[in-house]
This record gives sequence, C-alpha cells and structure tokens, in this order.
Amino acid sequence: MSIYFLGLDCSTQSLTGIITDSISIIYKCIINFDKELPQYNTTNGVNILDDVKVVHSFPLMWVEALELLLNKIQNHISIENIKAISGSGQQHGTVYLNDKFESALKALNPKETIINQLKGCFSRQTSPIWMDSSTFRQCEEIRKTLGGLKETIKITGSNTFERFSGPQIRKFYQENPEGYRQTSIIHLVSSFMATILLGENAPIDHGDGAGMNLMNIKTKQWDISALNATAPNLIQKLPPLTDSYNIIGKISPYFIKKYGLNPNTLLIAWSGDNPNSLIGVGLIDKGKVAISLGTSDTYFGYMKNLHLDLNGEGHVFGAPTGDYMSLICYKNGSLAREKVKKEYNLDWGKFSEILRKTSPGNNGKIMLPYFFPEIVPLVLEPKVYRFGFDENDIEGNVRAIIEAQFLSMRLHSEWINEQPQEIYATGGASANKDILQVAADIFQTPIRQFNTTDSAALGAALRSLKTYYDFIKKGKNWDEIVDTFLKTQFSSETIPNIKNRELYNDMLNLYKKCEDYILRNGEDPEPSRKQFIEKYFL
Ligand code: ADP
Ligand code: XUL
Repeated sequence: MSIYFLGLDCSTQSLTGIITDSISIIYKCIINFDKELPQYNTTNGVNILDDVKVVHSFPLMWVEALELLLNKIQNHISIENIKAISGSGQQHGTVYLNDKFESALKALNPKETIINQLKGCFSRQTSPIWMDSSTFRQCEEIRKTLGGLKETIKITGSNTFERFSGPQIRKFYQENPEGYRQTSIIHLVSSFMATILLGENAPIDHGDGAGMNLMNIKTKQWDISALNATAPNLIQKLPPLTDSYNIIGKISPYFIKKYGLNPNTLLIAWSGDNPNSLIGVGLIDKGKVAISLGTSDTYFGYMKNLHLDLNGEGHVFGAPTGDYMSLICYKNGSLAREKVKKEYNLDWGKFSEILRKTSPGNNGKIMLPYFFPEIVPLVLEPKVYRFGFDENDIEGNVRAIIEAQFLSMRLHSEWINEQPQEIYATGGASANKDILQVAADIFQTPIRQFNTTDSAALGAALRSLKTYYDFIKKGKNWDEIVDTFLKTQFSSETIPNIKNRELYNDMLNLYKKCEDYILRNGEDPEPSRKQFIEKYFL
C-alpha cells in the first residue's frame, strides 16, 4: 500500500494541493479563487478598496476552496492513505474570530458546508493581507514604544512593516475597539487553515510568527513589550507558538466523515509560504538563495545564525528546520509585470520576445516600478518613474520593469551578505526563461528553475513527510528528502552572460542614483545616465 503526504498552500491567488508518496510528487491540484469562487468577486484573490493601501481577502473563501480541493483529491487518489498533512499560508494576513468560533468548529456537521456553519463566528468579516499598506501610523507608534528602529529589529527580527500582523491588529483595535473586544482569537492565514483541519485552535509556527512584529526573534516566544505596544490583552487573543516541525494533532471528524480521510492522519504545524518554499526548493544549508516570483517577488536564504538587517529593509523569520531564514519582499512582483503586459496588449510569449530582442541596459532607460505601493524601498503612494523614455515606448517599458525588479533585488539584498553560487527560482513567473535570463545577468549567477513552480505546497508536503518519518522513528534527514525530491524534478539552469557583468554593475549604481534622487532627495542622476549611454550604447 502506498502512503501519501499532503501539502497545501493557501496563497494570494489560489489554494494548491500537492500529494507525494515517499519519493515523488503524484498529484497536484489548484483552486483559483477568481475563477472557481466568483461569488467573492476578488481580483487576483484580493479586494483592493478605493484607498489602494487597503487590501483585504475573505477567510471563508479560503475555507470554501479547501472543501473544493479535498473533493478533487478524493476523486483522484485513495485519500485514506494520506498519513500527514501540513500547509502554507500567504504571510502576515490576520483572521479575527469571536467566542462562538471554537464551539461551532467542534460541532461541525459533515452534511453541511463549513462556511454555512461558521458564518457567524467572525468578529471581522474580512482579513487584511500582506498587500495592505494602510498602517503607517501604527508602525510608527509601535516602533517608538519599542525604543526605535534598531531596538524593534533586535526584538522582532524586522522593522515594523505596514503588512505585518502587529500593526494591522493595532489598527483594528484603534478603529473598531468593540470589534477588537469581541475578538476571542486572532489567527494568521496559516494557523487559521490548520485550525479548520484540526477542529480546534492551532498554534502559530516560528516561521510565520516572526512576520508579526510580536514574536521575540531570539527566544521565539511572544514578546510582552511588543504585545503591549500593539493592543491591550493581546496575549489572551493569540494562539501559542510552536516549532514548525511539531505535530499539532489529528484530522478532525468532519474531514474523516465527509472526505474519507483516515482518523490517524497527522497534522503538522502550518507555516508561511516563504518558509515552506525554503524547503520546497531545498535550501537547507548555507550558501544558496532563492527568488520566488509569485504574486509577491521575494528573495530569501537559509541562515544558520541570527543576522539582522539593522537598516530595516529585510526580515529574519524562523526556518522550518528550526534555524533562521532571511527575506526581502516586493509588492510590485507579478501583478506589476501583468500591468505592463496588459497595458500593451501582450501575452507572455510576446512579452518574452521583447525581452529577447532588446539590449541589456535598455539603452539607458530606467524605471522605478511602483505600480502599487512598495515595501522595499518603502513607497506608500504608487507612481511609476521613467528616466529617458515614456509610457508610449512598449519595448522600453517591458525591458525596464524586469531590469528594475532585479536591480532593486540585488541592491536591497546586499545586507544578507551571502554571495550565492547558484540562485533557485520558484513561483508562477519562474516558468519564464527570458525573465530568468535578465535575473541571471543582473546577479551574474546561474539560476536553477524546477519543474514544479509550487515550492510552497511542495515544501509543506515534504515537511509533513519528514515529521511523519520522525514520528514512526524511521527518521529521514533533510538532505536525503531534498535530494530524493528535487532530483526527480526536471530542472533547467539559466547561465549568466559574462559579457553583461560590467554593464549591470554600472547600471546598479545608476539605478541606486535614480532611487536616491526620487526617494531621498539625492543628486540628479542625469549626468551619470548620459555617461552610461555613452559607454555602452554610442
Ligand atoms: P501566488 O502563489 O502568489 O498566488 P503564483 O506563484 O502562482 O502566485 O504566481 C502567479 C503569477 O505567475 C501570475 O500572477 C502570473 O503573473 C505569473 N505567471 C504565470 N506564468 C507566467 C509567465 N509565463 N511569465 C511571467 N509570469 C507568469
Ligand atoms: C512575505 C510577504 C509575501 C506573502 C505572500 O513577507 O509578504 O511574500 O507571504 O506571498
């Protein structure tokens, strides 16, 4: 009899499930929120309000997607052979539940849908998610109470960020104190989905907990000073913290009766999508980093010993192995690329064709691509800045956005201080070889791309496999698991063109000057841009 492991990924735009046996992926399915749950009226899985800084989504939509997904799985494999389940959630998003929640969850009737039975259990109907940047004031307040930038980073592993859960919770408390008072428990997307499967409140793991500005990054406990700086009585409203590899219980009776899951199916703590991706691309050791080109673009790496970015742009989260990981995150990732694609009526094929035929360095055309508010560097009012071209130049814009994204990534990841030999790429846009070529040239590093772009779901499946084998005392180590799974995937490598090394080193300095000019009152970059054009294009 085969035994299976299920990894779920509740991301911004979809819920993905990957099922593995002990050596390979055997089934994958996806529920796309916009397409398959149109009643929630989301665009790219979210609801952007009139104020573009306010971005929410629907916890009941994620739950409904879970039921649809389990239906598909049940029709494709022997679901009772699933031994363990873990999952991944888009990070930072918060779910607010009232005092009816726990009892309603325990009493779920498999003859009805979950959403019908949980409708009255939310003290806030929608969830602010990672794309929300409406908490500038709360970030300032919390940072000040904690003793300033450096102290905040030393305590929580990151500066206060608009999308982080603590500032979001503070905003809810300030704007709706009654709603806050009626909140019995606040979950992250990851712990909320784990809770649904478990039938009782699940803990938050150290990976996702570190994205809240509430967990002490050294002790991995809730930090009382951070909690007090955020909102009153918060400790009573948070689930406990746990290691990512812990078993949190067994699947609840609802899923056994309704979908035929085995009563012994173990549930492993859920984590954030980035910590899961760390495993899903096999970053279990020093010296390697990954870029994830999903809805957000992220750059992250495994970290053995705690090393903080005291300038405040990067983050340190817990890694699923029990160590740490570094991360920087961009909001202008896939959705910004899609805006350009749509603006000029292109498909990905034509978009790629333009990347292939335009020259590295883009004849000195430089874009600062803040189509949406940006996280790194912090830009709250969206605006696209163009140097040396305008919006009518289709080819210029296509090349400029891709070069800008990776120049910015190279510039702002310098604090990680890890000169990678190879970069792993994952996420939807990593399927695009021409985008990866620009990235390889800018980083001057080979980029390896795997057949499975869903590294978060795969990482979750592998985490459940690892904990299961530890549990039955047939421990497999991470090297063995990662080797087995990543070797079975076709993976291709994009090699940097060495001829572009000097050009992109120069362009990086030029890009920095443009950023300094617009965001920090720096000197006019025009003379440097002219020199760059003379050196490479005249
Ligand atoms: P998330 O997990 O954050 O929901 P995904 O990793 O599934 O997102 O990535 C989805 C994104 O991938 C889409 O928004 C789309 O823009 C992008 N994408 C898919 N195919 C391509 C392609 N060939 N070239 C560039 N981008 C692509
Ligand atoms: C990471 C971040 C995003 C979300 C959504 O800090 O905000 O990557 O996890 O993918």
